[in-house]
Amino acid sequence: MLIRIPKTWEIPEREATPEHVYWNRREIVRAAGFLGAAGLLGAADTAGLYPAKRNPAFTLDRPITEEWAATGYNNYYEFHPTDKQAVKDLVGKFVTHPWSIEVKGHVAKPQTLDLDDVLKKFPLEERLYRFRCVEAWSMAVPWTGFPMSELIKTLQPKPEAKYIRFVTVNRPHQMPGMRMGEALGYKWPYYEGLRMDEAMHPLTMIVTGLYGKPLPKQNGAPVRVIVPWKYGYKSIKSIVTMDFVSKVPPTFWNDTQATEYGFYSNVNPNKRHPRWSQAFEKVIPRMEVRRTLMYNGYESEVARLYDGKEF
Ligand SMILES: Nc1nc2c(c(=O)[nH]1)N[C@H]1C(S)=C(S)[C@@H](COP(=O)(O)O)O[C@H]1N2
Ligand SMILES: [Mo]
Repeated sequence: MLIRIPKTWEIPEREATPEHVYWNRREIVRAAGFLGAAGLLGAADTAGLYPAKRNPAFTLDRPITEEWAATGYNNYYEFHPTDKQAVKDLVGKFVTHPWSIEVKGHVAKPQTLDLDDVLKKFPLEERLYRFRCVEAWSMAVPWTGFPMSELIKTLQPKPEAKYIRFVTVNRPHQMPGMRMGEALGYKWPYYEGLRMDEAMHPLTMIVTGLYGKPLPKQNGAPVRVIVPWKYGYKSIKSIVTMDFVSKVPPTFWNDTQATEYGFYSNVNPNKRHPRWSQAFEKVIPRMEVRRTLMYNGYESEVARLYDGKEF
């Protein structure tokens, strides 16, 4: 850090209170109106959903990362843009139920999906995936969710839909890193995108759980994307928008630093980041060094999507 930035999450009460009261009241009114007891308490009714059955087709070449490590070392810049170990302690005010996803753009029926309904409709499964951050740390974890393709099929994209643009929820008063992020030049809310064939690929998941439980807030509760052959920043957290678009959508890291972060961002050990090698990775929490695999080890499944130039 070059400059000392005040702890902007410690905003004065007089500034914070009205918005907090507003949020709480709104969530409670919504919950009381449309949901049962679980909604009123702000908790999703996830009875029977977790743990989901593990899909044995997805095996690993390395041990599963300890839960405390994967849930205690996070990139979620809206909560803290610099300290990965602080994120888990800053998520307390984040309200993740009820939750809806707006589906818009080139689809047969633009609509607002309620996550509880989505969870009733698509059977959940657990998969072990490698996960590789562009900053050269990695982990291997059991995600719970379902293939994104299953959801997309029910939304009936039109032929003009060539990409999907995803957006994270925008709640500065529940996400105490957003103000510091703004000072660092970040343009919230976080946004990402996939080409339609990438979104439809059987490895691409809508994820709502981790380690056999609902997704912790620091890992992107209540619903995130997981694309295991791409650098971690493509796996956008806490999504509220799926926009079916015809042109390649702008993405948060590409807009922030285009010389370092492209649209495709496929894991490639042979292509250096301008500031470091991508040939190796450090596995959390002990940071043992491993060789990074082409497409993060998913080459035989995904190489066919590309002509070798998209990284
Ligand atoms: N909304 C949002 N999504 C995000 C990020 C973020 O800061 N905000 N960080 C990304 C990055 S850089 C990584 S490596 C992964 C980290 O996921 P994890 O904390 O579950 O390991 O989330 C990705 N999704
Ligand atoms: Mo990352």
